[in-house]
Parts: sequence; structure tokens; C-alpha cells
Amino acid sequence: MANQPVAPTHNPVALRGDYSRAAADYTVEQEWDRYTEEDHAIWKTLYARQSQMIEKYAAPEFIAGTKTLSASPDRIPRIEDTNRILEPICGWKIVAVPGLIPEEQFFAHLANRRFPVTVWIRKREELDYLVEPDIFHDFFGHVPLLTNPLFARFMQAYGEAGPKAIAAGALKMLARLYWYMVEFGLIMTPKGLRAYGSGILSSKGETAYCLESPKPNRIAFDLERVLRTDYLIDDYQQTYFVIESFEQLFHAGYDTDFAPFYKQFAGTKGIEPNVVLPTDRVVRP
Ligand code: HBI
Ligand code: FE
Repeated sequence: MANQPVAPTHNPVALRGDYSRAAADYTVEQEWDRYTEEDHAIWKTLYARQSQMIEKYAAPEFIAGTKTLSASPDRIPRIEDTNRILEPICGWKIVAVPGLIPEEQFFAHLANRRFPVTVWIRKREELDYLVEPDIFHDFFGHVPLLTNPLFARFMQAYGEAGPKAIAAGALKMLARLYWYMVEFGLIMTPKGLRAYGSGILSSKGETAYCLESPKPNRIAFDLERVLRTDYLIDDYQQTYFVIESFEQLFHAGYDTDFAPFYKQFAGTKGIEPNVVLPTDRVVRP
């Protein structure tokens, strides 16, 4: 399996990427010259509108990361250009992949400080919503926080935790940590609640929704609670978890042994995505 790139079995969506030329670790060449003017125009539209959204809604660390990367607002970034900035400051690099890749290889990239970035970009009809990652989501949403040492170390620890979770039959529990704390995380700041999750900050609608709508629950981060909570993949989240600092997230991922949680809860029914438990601390924006 490792030498034979195949479409990941958990990906329910028609594959956009070309997996046929991927290496054993699922990386491909970006082939930047193949992007069309329309592809760049879509990047420009998305970049302009999300740059505006993050000023108001994103964690300061995310905004600082975006500035450090200094990607072009007009053209899809070249991965090698970004790596010239990223590698010297944090030891991470980004690698090009055709789309979703199997868990084992995804974990191995993160454990080695490589963040997989999907090469293709969405179509104009999909500006507002996409189930799978594309380059706008992966680059704009995920790469800025790799410049934050605590968050970056958490991401590496997540990759390192992968094989142990698989061995414990607890992949589903670990994946919830990524979903809630990497894709959809909120953080409390001196100026109030802000978003840092990549699934949020690459979506115009969810960026405003997660902080302004009265509908979703916003619950103080608790590792066990997150590991046990089911999630929705095709709608705005019903629950967001709120960290106090990236240090808190770093400690949860880096110094906590997940084995006791796996032992107690792997295979048990998850907590519904919309419930508030009596033990939850609800956070007001
Ligand atoms: N592949 N390219 C890509 N991006 C992801 O976010 C990703 C993936 N493969 C597996 C995966 N995420 C998750 O299932 C793991 O975090 C568990
Ligand atoms: Fe993502």
C-alpha cells in the first residue's frame, strides 16, 4: 500500500487531484505554471475577502503569521517561495499533495514538520463552500500558525500521536482533536473571543458565524471532552471549543498521555455535537 498511491478510502468526494503521479509519501510537484488565469483570479477573490475578515475576527498570532508569509494577494503562491520564508524561522516546510491523503502518511508528514498543502483550487461556483481541502484552505487556513512555535509543536505532537492512536483503535478520538482544535478552534484574547481554526478562517460565512451567531455552543477547552465529541463535516459547527492560549493547547498535545483516554473511551458512543454538559464551562463572546 505504501508504494502504491491510491485514493484514500475515507474520502467520499470525487477526487480532483491526480494521485497517479504521487510519490510513496503522496507528495507531488506543484506544477505552478499549470494554474490558469481563472485559478489565480479565484485565489485573488478569496484572499481579498478573507484578509479583510481576519483583521476583525482572527487571533493576533494568526494575523501575524499571515503577514510573515507575505503571500501574494493576486497569484496562487509558489510552495518553494513560501518555504524560503518558513523553513528558516520555524523548521517547517510545506509539501504539495493531490488532496486528502491516507492518515498514516498525513501523520508522518506532520511528525516531521512537513505540512501537506493540496495543489488544486476550487471553482468559482464553490467560493463559499467546499468539503475537501484545496490550496486556499490549506495555505491560507493552516500555514500562518506554523510560524507560532507553540502551535507548531502541537501540530508535530499530533503527527507523532497518530501511530499510537491507530494501534489503540482510537483514530476517531484523535481526529476529533484535529477537527475541533486545528480546524475549528477559538481562542480568548484581551480583545475578546477570536478564531484561529483553519476551517473557520478559510470560510467567510463561518468566520462571522462562529463569533457572532447566538446558535453555536462555545465551550472552554477540555481535552477529554474534545476527544469524546462527535462532529459535523457538512455544516457550520454546533460546538466550538475555546482555548485560553496556545500554551494551553501545546500542553494538552505535547505533555499529555492520551492512552488513558483511549482506554476508557475508544469504541464508546461519542458525545453529540450539539449538547452542553453540566460540567462544561460555557464561554460568552
Ligand atoms: N490529508 N491532505 C490532507 N489533509 C488533511 O487535513 C488530512 C489528510 N488526511 C487525513 C486527515 N486529514 C485526518 O483524517 C487526520 O487528521 C486524522
Ligand atoms: Fe484543514
